[in-house]
Amino acid sequence: HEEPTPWDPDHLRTRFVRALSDMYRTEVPLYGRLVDIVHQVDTTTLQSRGQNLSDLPSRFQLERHGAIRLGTQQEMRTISRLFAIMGMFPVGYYDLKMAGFPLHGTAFRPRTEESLRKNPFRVFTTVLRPDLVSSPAVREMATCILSSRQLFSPRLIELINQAETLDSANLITQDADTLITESLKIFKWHSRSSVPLETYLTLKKEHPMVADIVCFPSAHINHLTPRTLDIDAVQAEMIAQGLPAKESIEGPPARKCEILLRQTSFKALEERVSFAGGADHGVDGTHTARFGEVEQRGAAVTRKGRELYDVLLAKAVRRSEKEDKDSDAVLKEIFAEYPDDWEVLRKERLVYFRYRVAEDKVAGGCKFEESVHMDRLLKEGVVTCEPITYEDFLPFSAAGIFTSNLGGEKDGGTERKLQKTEEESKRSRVRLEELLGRTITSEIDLYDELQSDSVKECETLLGLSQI
Ligand code: OOG
Ligand code: NI
Repeated sequence: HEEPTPWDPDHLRTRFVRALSDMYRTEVPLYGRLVDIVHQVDTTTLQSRGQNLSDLPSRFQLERHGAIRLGTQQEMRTISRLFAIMGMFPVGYYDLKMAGFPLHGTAFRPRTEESLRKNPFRVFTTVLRPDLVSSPAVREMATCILSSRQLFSPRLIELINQAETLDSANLITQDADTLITESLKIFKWHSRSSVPLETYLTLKKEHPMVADIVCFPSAHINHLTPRTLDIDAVQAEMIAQGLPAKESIEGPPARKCEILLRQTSFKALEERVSFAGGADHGVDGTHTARFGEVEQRGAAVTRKGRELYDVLLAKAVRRSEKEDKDSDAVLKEIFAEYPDDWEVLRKERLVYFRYRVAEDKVAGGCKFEESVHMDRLLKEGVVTCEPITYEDFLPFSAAGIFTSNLGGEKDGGTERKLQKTEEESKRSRVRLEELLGRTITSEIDLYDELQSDSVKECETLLGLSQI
């Protein structure tokens, strides 16, 4: 095993998430309790399979994602430069307008199979869209306050410049340490608002997200999310231990063949904040933004698989609204239509798979005619396959998470508004790319590529021209 160099992006990302996790646990003790619950549930789950938590690689216990909300183009550009140094790049476009939020965003995440294997940590990053702030006075107020905010320390900017221009051999360990400590400052919570209470309330009235983004000196991380092996058990345990859990788990229902992403959270805490006041007197108030979440990931679905998911989800939402029935039960019932068998999911091309030549067949010099079908190779055990993990987010689930964490609003009330026209979404996606100064990779393209590369790899190893 080769020692990673201090500026190796995957290594930096791992150091970063460790540091972030430590900081957040100190800041939000309830988050520490959620992590303990996850630990306990996973230990029990593994025991029932005759395994131990210590049998799993240590990265298993690293958080899988976090989220921040930014205010300006300048902030978005700089964060994308910083995340690139940690091996995270914009993948997927999320238009939160359809859920009534004046925001859109992307997930900064590793893109290669190897980086994902080392540490898949990603940051769901949104940015305010002033054009969606309806009151011109509030828009002006927000823009003005944000224009003087400095999220990034001068030292951090210096290090980002260095990392981008110097050969990694000329970058020193000590500077990598500083990069981590200076980065943490961006995500740290400040219980001191940069604006007077009155300004805060005006912005909050426009939209609670606008106040959350504009009124603080940092882009506080609003949640971190470990993974779990049994999200239903975590949800039950949160409720049993009296944590303020969300009413229901977002995403598909529990299935034999897990697809996409299921997630739940405890609701954001109401925290004391001192607002700017006359002279050096602060005025006390509160703000609700930070919470803890947990996720369980399943397989990445194809376009066809995603369409079926969206149709069924919309159907389930409509049905449970109309019949006022338990939404979990309705979801389960409606999703009975979604095949729940890996071979069926593969044959119907609903899920992406990663193909591999079976180990004992690699050097075996199998003799095949020019073109054999993948199905036959699988059946004969020459090739194996496994579903590709979904590494992205679900906009409707994100909207549900957002809504349950605004404070004061009722959970589950997310209006699942119909998607705006595709044209409009395309245009705002292009605008976000312009803002980032880089293109946003399509997540579907990545899965597609991973699958077809794995097929090509099999072809080469088996000396076949076409499977
Ligand atoms: C981000 C919510 C999105 C998820 O898991 O879907 C998200 C936010 O509240 O800023 O993290
Ligand atoms: Ni999240």
